[in-house]
Amino acid sequence: MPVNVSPTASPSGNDLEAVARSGSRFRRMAVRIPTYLADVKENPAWLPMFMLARTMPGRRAHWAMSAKYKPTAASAPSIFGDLDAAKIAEDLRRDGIFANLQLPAEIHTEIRDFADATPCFGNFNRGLEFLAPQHDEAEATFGRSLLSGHFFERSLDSPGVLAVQKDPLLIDVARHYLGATAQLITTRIWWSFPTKASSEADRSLASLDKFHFDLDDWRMLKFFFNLVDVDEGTGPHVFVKGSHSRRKTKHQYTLLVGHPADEVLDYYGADKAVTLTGPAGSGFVEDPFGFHMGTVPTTRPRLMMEVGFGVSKPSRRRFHGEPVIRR
Ligand SMILES: O=C(O)CCC(=O)C(=O)O
Repeated sequence: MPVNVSPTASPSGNDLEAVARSGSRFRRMAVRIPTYLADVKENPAWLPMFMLARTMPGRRAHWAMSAKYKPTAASAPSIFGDLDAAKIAEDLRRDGIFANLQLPAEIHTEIRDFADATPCFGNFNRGLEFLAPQHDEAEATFGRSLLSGHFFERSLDSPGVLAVQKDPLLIDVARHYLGATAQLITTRIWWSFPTKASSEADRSLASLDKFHFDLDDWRMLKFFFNLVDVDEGTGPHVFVKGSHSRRKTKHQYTLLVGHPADEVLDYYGADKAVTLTGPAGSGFVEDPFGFHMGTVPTTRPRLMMEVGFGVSKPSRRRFHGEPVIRR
C-alpha cells in the first residue's frame, strides 16, 4: 500500500511555528559551523555550491549546463515492480515529490529486524550506543533524552538496505530527474524516538520539527521509506509541494536553511504541506531543495531509510548521515 499523502493537519501551523522559532538565529547558525568547516576542508568545491545552490539563478545555471540523460536500454527488473521512471521524474518536476512506492514485505521486515538487533548511536553521538528496544533504559543509563538512533556505516550490514540502495529504479529516476551525472550520495537508516525533553539543538541536528531545505549538493533527490507503520503519532515526514521550484527571495539569500513554519506555509501555501504517513514499507521520493522536515514522534518510534542522489562527489562523512559532533 502506498504512502498516504494527506494535507498536513498535524502538527498545526501554530505548533510548528512555536517549535521552529525556538533558538536564536545565531545559535542555529553556530550549531552548523563545524559541519561547514569540515565540508570545505574535505572538498573545496563545496564552498561555491554552498553559496550559490541556494539561489534560483545559481541552480538554473547549473541545471542548464548539466548533461542530459538519454536512456539506451530498457530498465532492469525492480523490487518496486513496473514503475515508469520518466513519469516519476515528471511528477517530481511538477510537485517536488512522488509518493507511491512500496517495498516488498521481506525487505522491510529484514531491515526492521536488523534495526531491532543492531546497536544504534543516540543523537548522532558514537558514545551513546544502545539497542532500540532498550531506548528507555538507555535514556536512564546515559542520563539524557535520546531523540534519534543512527546506524551510520552499519546500515550497509543489512541485506535489505543493500537491495533497496542498488535497485535499478532508484538510479533510473535519479538520472531522469537530475541528469546523466546522478550518483549515489547517501544511504542511511535511523530511528526517531518519542522522548520527554529533547533540546532544540538535538532536534535541529536530527532535522526534526523545523522546515528546512537540504544543501549538500547542487541538485539532489532523496528516496525515503517508512520501515514501521507511520501515523500522526509516529513522527511522519512533511513536505511542502512546489517549494522546490519557486523560492521567496528571503529564502534564497540567507545562510539559514531552516525557516519558521508560518513564513514557509504563508508563502508556499498551507494546503501544499503533505504528511507522509503510511504502512511499513511505504515510500516516497522528493527533491529536498523543497521545504521538508521530520516531526518528533509522540507515541511510537519511527524507523526510516533514506537513499540520496546528487551530482557531485559524495561527502564521506555525510554518506551515512553523520554530522560533525559538537561535543
Ligand atoms: O526525519 C525526517 O523525516 C526528515 C529527514 C530530513 O529532513 C532530511 O534527510 O533532510
